Amino acid sequence: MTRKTCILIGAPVDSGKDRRGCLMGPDAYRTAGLTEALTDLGHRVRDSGNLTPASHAPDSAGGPLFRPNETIGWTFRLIRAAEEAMTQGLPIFLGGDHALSLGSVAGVANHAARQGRPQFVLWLDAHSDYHTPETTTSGNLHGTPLGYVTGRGGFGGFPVIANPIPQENICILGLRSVDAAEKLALQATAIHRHDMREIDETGIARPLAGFLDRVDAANGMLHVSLDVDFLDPMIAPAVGTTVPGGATIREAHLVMEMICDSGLMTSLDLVELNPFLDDRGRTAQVMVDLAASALGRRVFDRPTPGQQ
Ligand code: HAR
Ligand code: MN
Ligand code: MN
Ligand code: MN
Repeated sequence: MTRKTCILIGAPVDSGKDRRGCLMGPDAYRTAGLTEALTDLGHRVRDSGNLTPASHAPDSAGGPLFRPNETIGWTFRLIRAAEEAMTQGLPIFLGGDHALSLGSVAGVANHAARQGRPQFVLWLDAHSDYHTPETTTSGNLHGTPLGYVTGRGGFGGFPVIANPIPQENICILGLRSVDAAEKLALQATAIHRHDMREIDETGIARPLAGFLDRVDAANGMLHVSLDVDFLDPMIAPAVGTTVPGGATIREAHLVMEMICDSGLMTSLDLVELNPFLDDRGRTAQVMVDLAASALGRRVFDRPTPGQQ
């Protein structure tokens, strides 16, 4: 593939849910060799270090939402970071929990609008993350980014969404845990949704190929948001919200290889990794390997272990 400038943006967001640990994600990706993997593929890599949230009001305990103000601070910061990075290369947001996508997706959409191009989003996740602060029953804002970026109401205090992502420009793959309120709301949308039952029956390539064709036909920009829990917990245990029955290692790599072949990806999130829950770094390593597949590593190029 063509040589890219990959901009690593550490986003140690840990405010999107109660369970701590995602703040260690960016350094786990670095430790697992993300820069080296991308450099080996011929890309330029610029690691811009870790961000901190914009200044925000203190959060108090006991409200219906978990740390909303800190998440608002992160969202302001990440929108700016995404807009800036899009002018310089291909940003890779190193999470951090999925609340970081409130900012990363909103920011890349602003950039696409300036370019006069439509923004598309591929959401690889067991969950649909389509809540609003008013519909969530858990109070965890990592369950809300697709609600936010599509312009749903109820996000008072958050930056106003300047360029909502059209519903039909979103494709979710890997679904197997959707709350009742989300299910109802999603049924009224044009968001493309492909659950694990469908993937079992038709394979993962078919719905993905259809989506990539639409991105290509529209000359769209493509943001890919990879949640660790898209993967089966047997291969990716380091996430607080494991759901059995997820994507296999080959299904996940095939998705990344097809994304690479399409040449369409313009930004990437790696989210929800909780290194505190990992098993000798193997989940971090799988996520790095998947990023490498999305950026040109071929399955037959992988070194034999122990013979590098
Ligand atoms: N739907 C549930 C909630 O809102 C679970 C959300 C879990 N989200 C993630 N990211 N782990 O997909 O609380
Ligand atoms: Mn998610
Ligand atoms: Mn998830
Ligand atoms: Mn579809």
